[in-house]
Amino acid sequence: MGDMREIRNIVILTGAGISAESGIDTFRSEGGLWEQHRVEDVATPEAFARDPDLVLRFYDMRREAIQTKQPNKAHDALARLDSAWQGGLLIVTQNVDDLHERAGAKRLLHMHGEHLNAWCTACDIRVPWIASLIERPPCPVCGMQALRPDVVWFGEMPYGMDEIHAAVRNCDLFVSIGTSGAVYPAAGLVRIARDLGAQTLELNLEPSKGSPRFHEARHGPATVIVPAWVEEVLSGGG
Ligand code: BJW
Repeated sequence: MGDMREIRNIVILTGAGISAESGIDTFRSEGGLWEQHRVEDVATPEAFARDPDLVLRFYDMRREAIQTKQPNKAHDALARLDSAWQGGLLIVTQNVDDLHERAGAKRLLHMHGEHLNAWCTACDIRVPWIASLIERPPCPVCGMQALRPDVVWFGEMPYGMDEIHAAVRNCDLFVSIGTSGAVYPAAGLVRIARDLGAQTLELNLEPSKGSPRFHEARHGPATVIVPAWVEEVLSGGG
C-alpha cells in the first residue's frame, strides 16, 4: 500500500459486503436475485409507480429487519479509524442501513439515502422514520399521504455528489470495501482518485468486477481484513 507517511486524506467507499456479516443480504449474490426480487424491479421510480404496494412492502420488511441487526467488527474498525485519523477522512457509504453511525462513525455520507428516513414527495421534507409506510401514513409536516423511502433508485441522482467529488479529488488514498463495482457513479470514483494520483485499494470477499481498477486488492471477509487494514494504517505501516 506504500508508506502511510505520504497519506493525509482518505476516502473510503463502502457497499453491501461490509454489512453482510451483520446478516444483511447483499444485492448481487449468486443468481442475481435479491430476497426474491431483482433489484432493478424494485429499486426504480418506474417500479414504484407501477406497483407501489410491492415496493413499500419490500422496504417496510427491510426497514424492520435492519433494526434487529448490529454493527460488526468492520464497522467498528472504520469508526475507530474515523476518530483516530488526524487527516482528512470521508466514509462514503452506498448502504442504506445505519450500521456505520451505530458503530460511531461521524465523517459519513449516505450517497444512496437511508432506510430510516422517509421523504415526502409533496412538501419535499425528509424525516426520521422507523415505522411502516404501506398504510400511507400522513407526512408529519404537511399531512399529505406522499411519503416514500428516502433511498436513491436507479435513474435518480445520488446524494452529496459535490462533496464526494471534492473529497475524492483531494484524497491520497481511496479504499473500496465490500462493493461489487457494478453501480455508477460510485463505481467510477476509483478512476477519478487514481487519475489524480491517489493510491487505491480494494478490500472485498473475492475479486470483484471493479478489482482491476485498483492498485492493490485484498480478499477475505470484511470482519477480518478491514480491522487488519485499520491497524496497519493507525500504526503507520503500509
Ligand atoms: C463481501 C462480503 C463480506 C459479500 N466481506 N465483502 C450504463 C452504464 C453506466 C451507468 C449506467 C448505465 N445504465 C444506467 C446507469 C446508471 C445506473 C447504474 O449504475 N446502473 C448499473 C446497473 C449499470 N446508476 C444510477 O441510476 C444511479 N444514478 C445516476 O446515475 O444518476 C445520474 C443520473 C440521474 C438521472 C438521469 C441520468 C443520470 C443511481 C444508483 C442507485 C442505486 N440504488 C441501489 C438501491 C438503494 C436502495 C435499496 O437498498 O433498496 O443501491 S441499487 C443497489 O446497488 C444499492 C447499492 O448501494 C448498490 C451497490 O451495490 P453493492 O453495495 O456494490 O452490493 P453488491 O451486492 O453488488 O456487492 C456486494 C459485494 O460485497 C460483492 O463484491 C461481494 O463479493 C462482497 N461481499 N460478502 C467483504 N463478508
